Amino acid sequence: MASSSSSSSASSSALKRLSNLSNHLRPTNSNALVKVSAEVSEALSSGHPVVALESTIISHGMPYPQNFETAKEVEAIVRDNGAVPATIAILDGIPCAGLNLEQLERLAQLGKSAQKTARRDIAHVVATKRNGATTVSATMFFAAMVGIPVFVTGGIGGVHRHGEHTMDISSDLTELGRTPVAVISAGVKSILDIPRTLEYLETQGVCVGAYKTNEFPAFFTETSGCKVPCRVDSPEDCARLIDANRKLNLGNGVLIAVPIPKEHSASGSLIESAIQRALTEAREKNVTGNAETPFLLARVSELTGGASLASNIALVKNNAAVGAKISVALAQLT
Ligand code: PSU
Ligand code: MN
Repeated sequence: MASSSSSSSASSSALKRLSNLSNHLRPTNSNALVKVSAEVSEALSSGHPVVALESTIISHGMPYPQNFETAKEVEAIVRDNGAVPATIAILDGIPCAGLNLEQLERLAQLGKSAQKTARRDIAHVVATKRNGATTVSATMFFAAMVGIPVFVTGGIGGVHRHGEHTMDISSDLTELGRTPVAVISAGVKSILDIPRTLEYLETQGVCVGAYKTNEFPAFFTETSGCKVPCRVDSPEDCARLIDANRKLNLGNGVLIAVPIPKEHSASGSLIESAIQRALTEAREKNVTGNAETPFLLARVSELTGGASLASNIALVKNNAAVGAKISVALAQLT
């Protein structure tokens, strides 16, 4: 008896400790963690379509002032197509969903002095109250947290060339495997290893839909030579796919790959030779880790005399229109 009562009190204090621990582990109210703008918050609570946008593309993907102009234009395109834009970034340590013009410009001017923030960097940027520009992985994380199912960007990260040796595989791919947000992008740049990127997405269980094509696009160009099994031909097709993924509770993201419009696609050989040169320079200068993607993007832009930047801007705008239409179709389904 005595031993049973002492064991019961021991187990009750163990239970108490466990319950304290689980309270500690329980996620805090996401509204308290993310500052959602009034407009985005109203749209979300009334079921109005919202489109998330990332911020590394602003800070690290393009130079000022083209980055600010593009960010504003992309938001306007989302609105023109019936959805509310929610650019996501961390400002002074506070994750924000929905930036005003002043905040957008601040981020655009900060450029590379904002911290490029992937999932692994979020806690650090918040704890030290820094300014963080969110990559695809971190933007997906916050979009899911506040309940935005559709997210538009230019290109996602992937398996780097020689990634089988360096293990440099973007956390965008693992995030797509674990976070149920649909990412609308123009595929993957050929600075990366496209076939291995698709293999890795398959391993992660990510549904990849190619928009009005059977082939995965290569960002600057419409084709990559890699076929994908899922073809989607309209915003409604995409919405049904996203809805099925959500209803089945699969838990992973969906990648919708929208080819760059023909009239804006860059000459494949021009881009490819610039990429080869940029890759050689990156190796010579020992640029690795999260500095590699911004370095390659900037060098390819310089080496193509800005042609790649113009294509980049055009495809992001096209993705914004398609993504907004998908989010409208999705809102009508639910
Ligand atoms: N690809 C682009 N433009 C970009 C990026 C990738 O064409 O701006 C950015 C995105 O924010 C993406 C990130 O999530 O780079 C991937 O970086 P990394 O390769 O370090 O994972
Ligand atoms: Mn990397």
